[in-house]
Amino acid sequence: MRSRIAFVHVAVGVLLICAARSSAGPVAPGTVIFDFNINTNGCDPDNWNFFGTPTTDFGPDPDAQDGHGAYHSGNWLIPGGPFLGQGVGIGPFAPGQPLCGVNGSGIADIDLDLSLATALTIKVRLELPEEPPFPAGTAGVRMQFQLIDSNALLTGPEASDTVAVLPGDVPGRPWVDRRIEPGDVQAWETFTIPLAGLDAGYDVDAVAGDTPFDLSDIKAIRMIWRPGPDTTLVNVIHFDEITAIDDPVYPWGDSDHDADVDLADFGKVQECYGVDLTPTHPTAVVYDFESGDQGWGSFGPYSTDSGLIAGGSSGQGRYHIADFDLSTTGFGIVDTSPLGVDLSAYTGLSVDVRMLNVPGETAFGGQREFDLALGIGEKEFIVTDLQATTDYQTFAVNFYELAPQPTIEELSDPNLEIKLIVRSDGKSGVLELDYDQVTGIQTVQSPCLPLDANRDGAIDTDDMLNFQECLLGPGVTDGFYPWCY
Ligand SMILES: [Ca+2]
Ligand SMILES: [Ca+2]
Ligand SMILES: [Ca+2]
Ligand SMILES: [Ca+2]
Repeated sequence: MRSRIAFVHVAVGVLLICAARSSAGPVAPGTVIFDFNINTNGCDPDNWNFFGTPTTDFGPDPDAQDGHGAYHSGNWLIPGGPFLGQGVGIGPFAPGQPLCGVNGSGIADIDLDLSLATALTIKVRLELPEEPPFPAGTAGVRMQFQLIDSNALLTGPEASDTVAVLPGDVPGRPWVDRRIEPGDVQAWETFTIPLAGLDAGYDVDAVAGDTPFDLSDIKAIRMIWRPGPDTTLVNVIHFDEITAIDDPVYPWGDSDHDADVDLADFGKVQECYGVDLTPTHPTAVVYDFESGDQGWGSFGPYSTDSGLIAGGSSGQGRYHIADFDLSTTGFGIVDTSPLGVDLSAYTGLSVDVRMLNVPGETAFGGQREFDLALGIGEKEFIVTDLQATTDYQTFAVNFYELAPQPTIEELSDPNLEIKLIVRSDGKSGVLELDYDQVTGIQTVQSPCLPLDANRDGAIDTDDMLNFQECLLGPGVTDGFYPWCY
C-alpha cells in the first residue's frame, strides 16, 4: 500500500472529537456530515473505525479528490469473518486497538439528527491493486449501509438497538437486493441511499411502533462490505463526503417520477424487459483540426517549428518539432488546447499521436514518449510516459487514470486546458510530434438500470415481481415497504 502502511505506526496526537451535533438541531440538507478533514491522524479518520478479519489496513486517505478521505484495505484470501466493515459511533475503543496503539479511538455516539434529510450520498472508489505476491484483485464487493438509532442508549424495556439497513435480502422477497456495488472502473462514484429504503423490518419493536426507528437521534453509521461470487484478493475501499440531502426520493419503479407506481410506469418495465444493461461508450471528436489550429498552440524552449499538417490521422492534424540538442534548459515542449474546453460530459479522452524523425535533421535519440495532462493554471492532472511509435496510434485515457483525478467541477472549469507534453529528459536530436482527433469518451448507463431490483444485471421475472408488489401494495408511501424505494 505504498506509504499507507506507515500510517499504522504513526503516533497519534490529541484526538479531535467532533462536538455532538443534535444539540445544534437537525442537520441542514446539503451538509457534508463526514468529510474526513477534521481528525486526520493515522488511526481513526473523523472517529471512523473498522472491523472485519480480512482487514490489512485502514486510515486517512490522502488520495481522496479533496485530499482527505478514508480507506480500508482487505485481502479476501485471509480466512475469518466474511466482511470488511467501517463505522462511526461504534466505539470508543480502549488503548491497544491495532491502528491506534497506546491511544484510544472512536466515539460512542455521533448524535446526529437526520430528520430533515430524505437521503444520504457517499462517494466511493473501489481500487483493485496488484500487491505482490498477489495479482490485482477483482470487483463485485457489495455494501450494506446501516444507520443505528440511539435507543440502545436507553435502559430497561425501551433499550432496543434499532438498525436500519439497505436490504441485501428480505425474507420472502428474493428479488430484492439494494446493496451498493461499485463498478470495476476504479473511479469515484457517488451513491444515493434513500432513507425511506432502509429496512428495519427485522426489528419487531420497530415495526410494532414500540421503539420506531428514530432518524432524529442517530447514534452510529456502519458499512458492511461482502464479497460477490467473483470477488478475490486485495480490495481497497476509498470513501468520502457523506452528505445529507433532501432531494425528492421516488418510489422504486416510478420511472416517470410522479411519486406513485402505476400502470404508466409498467410500460417502462415492459420496454426494459430483457434489454442489455451494459454501459455504452459513445465518443465525440472535440478537435479535428480540419478548420485550422482550433485554438491550439505549441510552446517550449526546445521548440523549432509547429503548425498544421496535411497528414493527420484523419484529414489535417497538427505538428510540433523540437530540437533536443539546443543548448537551452526547460521541461521540453508542450501543445495546449484553448482555455475553457468543457470535458464534464466525458469520462475520458483519446488522441491520435505519432512521433517521427525529421528528414535532413539529426536523428532523434531517446524514448518516443509523451504525457497527457489536463491543466487549470498551475494545477495538473496527468498521465505520464505514454509510448508512441512512428505510426499513428490512438491513446485513450480515462479521467480516473489521471493523477490526481479531476472532479466534475474541474472538468468544466473556465481555465481548463488539454496538454500534450514531451519532456527533454534523456532525449537528443530532432523529433516531430504529430497529433489529431482529440476525442471525448463518455460512459452512458442504461436508462433501464434502476429497474433492476435485485441488481443481478438483467431485467427479468424477479424485477417484474418487485414491480407488481410495489404497484399493488397498499400505498407504498404510507406503509413499511423499504423494498419499494
Ligand atoms: Ca473529504
Ligand atoms: Ca409513476
Ligand atoms: Ca483531423
Ligand atoms: Ca434483475
